[in-house]
Amino acid sequence: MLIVHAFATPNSVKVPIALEELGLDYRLLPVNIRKGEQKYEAFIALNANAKVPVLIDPLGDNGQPMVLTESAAILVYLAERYGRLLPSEGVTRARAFEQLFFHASGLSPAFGQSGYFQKLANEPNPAAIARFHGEAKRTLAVLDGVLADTTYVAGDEFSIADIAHFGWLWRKEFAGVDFADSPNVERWFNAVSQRPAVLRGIERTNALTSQA
Ligand SMILES: N[C@@H](CCC(=O)N[C@@H](CS)C(=O)NCC(=O)O)C(=O)O
Repeated sequence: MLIVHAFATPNSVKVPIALEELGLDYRLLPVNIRKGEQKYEAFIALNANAKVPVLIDPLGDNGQPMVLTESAAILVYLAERYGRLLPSEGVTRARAFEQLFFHASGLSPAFGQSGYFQKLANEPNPAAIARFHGEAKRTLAVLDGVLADTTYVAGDEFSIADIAHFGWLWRKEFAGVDFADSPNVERWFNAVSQRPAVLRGIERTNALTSQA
């Protein structure tokens, strides 16, 4: 059975949502990042970058265990291994990767740093807040422009690119942004939120806080 090391966080939730969408069985194991468990030696052995999520596919590497980090890489791996949630070729596949990379290099770090400097940093840093909160709002506006023309972020079909963006939009309050100026993102977010697999993935992810 697939194993996921995770916590109730925006990058973690993407993996259970994808696994639920794919209808797969998996064990979800808590790594309490509030207590610093991501820095434990046993966890660093799985992910030298000391961050959740981590996926273990017991037979993934030619019948041997495979350990995979980085939420976007995990989403691509799962989509390709199980043949769903990612168009197999052409323009629609390129659009899904375009959004996945925009998420991983743009929206996700902007949201993460915006939240960190506003909510977690030990001392105030107005320049960092201005920069990253500004980037969080700007990337959200870019996504709103994309969704003005499409049902899902990469076109007509729900894909791993939607799951990636959804993870951080699910925690938009942490980043200090809202949907007031993003009606298209709001419409998309509300639709994705109601998918049964998404609800199950969120429920299992939230339950990690009580298990840790
Ligand atoms: N690029 C990584 C980012 C992972 C990440 O930042 N995870 C956060 C939780 S959402 C974490 O583990 N934070 C703990 C820390 O930074 O010490 C991914 O997408 O998987």
